[in-house]
Amino acid sequence: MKRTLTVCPYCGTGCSFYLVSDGGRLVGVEPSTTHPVSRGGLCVKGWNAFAFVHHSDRLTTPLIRRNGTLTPASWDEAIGLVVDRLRSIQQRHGYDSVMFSSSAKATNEENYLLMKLARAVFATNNIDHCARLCHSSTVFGLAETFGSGAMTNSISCFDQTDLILVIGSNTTEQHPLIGTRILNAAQRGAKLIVADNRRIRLARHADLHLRHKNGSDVALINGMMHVIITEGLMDRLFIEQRTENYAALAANVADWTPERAAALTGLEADEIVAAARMFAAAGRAMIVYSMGITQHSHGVDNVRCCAALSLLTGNLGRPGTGVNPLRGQNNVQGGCDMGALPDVYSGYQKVADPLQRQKFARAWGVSTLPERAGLPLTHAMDAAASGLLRGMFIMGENPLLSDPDQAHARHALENLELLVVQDIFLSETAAMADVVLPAACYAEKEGTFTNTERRIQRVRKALDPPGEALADWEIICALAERAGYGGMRYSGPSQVMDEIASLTPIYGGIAYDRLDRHGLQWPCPGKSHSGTPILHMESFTRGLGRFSPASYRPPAEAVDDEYPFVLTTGRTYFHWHTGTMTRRTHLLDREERTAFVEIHPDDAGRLDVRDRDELLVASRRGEIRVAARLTAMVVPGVVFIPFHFAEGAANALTNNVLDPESAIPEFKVCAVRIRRVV
Ligand SMILES: Nc1nc2c(c(=O)[nH]1)N[C@H]1C(S)=C(S)[C@@H](COP(=O)(O)OP(=O)(O)OC[C@H]3O[C@@H](n4cnc5c(=O)[nH]c(N)nc54)[C@H](O)[C@@H]3O)O[C@H]1N2
Ligand SMILES: Nc1nc2c(c(=O)[nH]1)N[C@H]1C(S)=C(S)[C@@H](COP(=O)(O)OP(=O)(O)OC[C@H]3O[C@@H](n4cnc5c(=O)[nH]c(N)nc54)[C@H](O)[C@@H]3O)O[C@H]1N2
Ligand code: SF4
Ligand SMILES: [Mo]
Repeated sequence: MKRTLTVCPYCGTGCSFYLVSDGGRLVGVEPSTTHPVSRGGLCVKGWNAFAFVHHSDRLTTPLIRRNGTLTPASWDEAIGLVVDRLRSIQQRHGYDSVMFSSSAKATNEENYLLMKLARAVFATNNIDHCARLCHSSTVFGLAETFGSGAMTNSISCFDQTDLILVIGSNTTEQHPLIGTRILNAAQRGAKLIVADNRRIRLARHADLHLRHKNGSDVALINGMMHVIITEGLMDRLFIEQRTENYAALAANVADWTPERAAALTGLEADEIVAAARMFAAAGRAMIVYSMGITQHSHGVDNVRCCAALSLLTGNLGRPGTGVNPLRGQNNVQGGCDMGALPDVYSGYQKVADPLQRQKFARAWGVSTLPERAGLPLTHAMDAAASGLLRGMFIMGENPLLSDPDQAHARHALENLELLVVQDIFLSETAAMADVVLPAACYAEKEGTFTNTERRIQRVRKALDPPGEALADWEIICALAERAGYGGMRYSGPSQVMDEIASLTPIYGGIAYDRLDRHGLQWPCPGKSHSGTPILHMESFTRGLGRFSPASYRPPAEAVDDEYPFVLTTGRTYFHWHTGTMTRRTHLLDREERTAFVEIHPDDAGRLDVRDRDELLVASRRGEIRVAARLTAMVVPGVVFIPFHFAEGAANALTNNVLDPESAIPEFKVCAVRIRRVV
């Protein structure tokens, strides 16, 4: 038996375990008992993270569509075809007619290389990844207020805090090992406020559960800040010494009385007052948020409000405090850090800055780099639908199921002249592709992932990939070579990290031999720097913390007589996104077999619906059939559907309206009607 220490490929918590293998086959996992995050624990997905690796559906050879059918091909032919056709599209339609979609499931090194390929070899800034659908509003909002768009504190801070406000995060299901920390904190006496209208598990342990309307968080937090200011509960010294623009914030919330906030949120004024007082009274308070905050057409405003509440009460730069967006995918933090974004290189260094362009051009050995910011993923789908974008290279994403408004996404992908998908399975998107490239999975390659608390950790190879599959980084380097670019010859991922470190100040001190224990948290600017568990201790990354006032805007689509229910979408404990891995894991799949809709028993009664009845759920964009799940988890008038299931795809219904600043879609609110299928 061989034991290989690695990092969980599912969520951004970044738990660590040993892959146990026997004669080239994985037989199980064994948690790392010394790991600072997982401390010997794992959730059910982590325990089963070896199971999909040997599934017979793994892609083992490149595929090229011939006469309408995907047929096996050699690497040489597939790589040649991809490069020739991307080049040909660019010759006819310009450099920006192709788009690269990177992957938060892939390593830092792979994300860095794909962005280098897009920029240095294909001369376009059209590169983005699923962070667009996830925390793009965080990256924008926290960069504006603090200067850095990442979780400010560390997971260990939950052990030191006096109060946790969990707003729009189903932590025990979606970041289970962080959820456990929160439950432990509550048990030892820390106060817990949950602001989420679903009765999530944390809500049962909360001192206060606020079941406000979906999309009303700006009203809620503005109301809380109004109470804090009028009652004089703010941290005056902190505001004076560490912040700017306080007067504008105070003016903005002056008329946000609890009564006004109550009217818009559907809460009692007393609940808002109680939440405000409790939050302000805590010596150390943490805000934890996730998709309930970010995935709105006003996602950035939600983030501004969270940041302002923490600034107002002086809850930044100390242990047990902070604004803590929980990053979703195992390496979505890293995907952003590596510059798989349309406007920045690695380390958030701006493409618009001529000095940065010069620095990267020199290091990469090219004369110029494209200047104009690229397309965000969500705009790229619109551009594909309208014919402006002609070619798309997708590494490790499944937009046919994960993008909003499936009919729109399908049309966009069909409209492309060239679709290339590099995946470990033939996902729904890969099945539409012209070329499919088989990738090695996390267990079959070396690299690093960066977790939600900015911890860069090593992923290690436990076995060889199946068939002819290659690691993503090897495929990217082969594409670069074929395109005639000589600047991507590496002995391995460790050498790629050395290049990243040399160009990226926040990763400046990162090298594989320094990550052996349990990684390092960025910023880590030098080889003798021991990493940064807490950001903004002495000053903010941007100097002073900036209050950014936000005014309330309702969700884009309101309920009416025709579409009387609010649909909110999200996840379950057992499944991962589009299900490519978890639906191929027996122990997970048997727990949650197919699509369902959570509906309140009162609503069900009115519609004459019983548990497990088949329902037709329709929005202005599409309809699906799913099983009814009667539960008081949801409030009357709101239904919840997870987006894991192709046969009842939540995204057939969702609204492709975007936040104007971050281009994140409004996955969390749209209007639907429901009837029983007879
Ligand atoms: N098991 C599992 N774990 C996962 C994932 C998975 O697919 N499966 N995905 C990972 C990824 S990429 C991500 S981004 C995270 C997401 O993690 P979460 O954000 O925790 O998960 P969601 O289910 O999308 O939504 C969380 C909560 O937001 C609430 N909500 C909806 N609308 C609103 C609103 O307007 N205001 C407020 N305050 N709350 C609202 C919902 O009721 C829901 O309970 O999970 C990660 N972890
Ligand atoms: N309705 C609704 N839609 C949503 C959301 C929501 O809350 N509601 N949430 C959004 C959010 S937050 C996110 S993050 C997105 C996620 O959207 P996606 O990223 O599109 O979803 P995944 O299923 O995680 O897709 C990852 C793909 O990578 C493949 N893969 C795994 N490992 C590797 C590897 O090592 N290499 C390669 N090349 N491929 C690999 C998997 O097989 C899979 O096909 O969904 C978004 N969509
Ligand atoms: S909490 Fe997240 S990282 Fe930890 S085992 Fe579960 S899925 Fe993996
Ligand atoms: Mo996400």
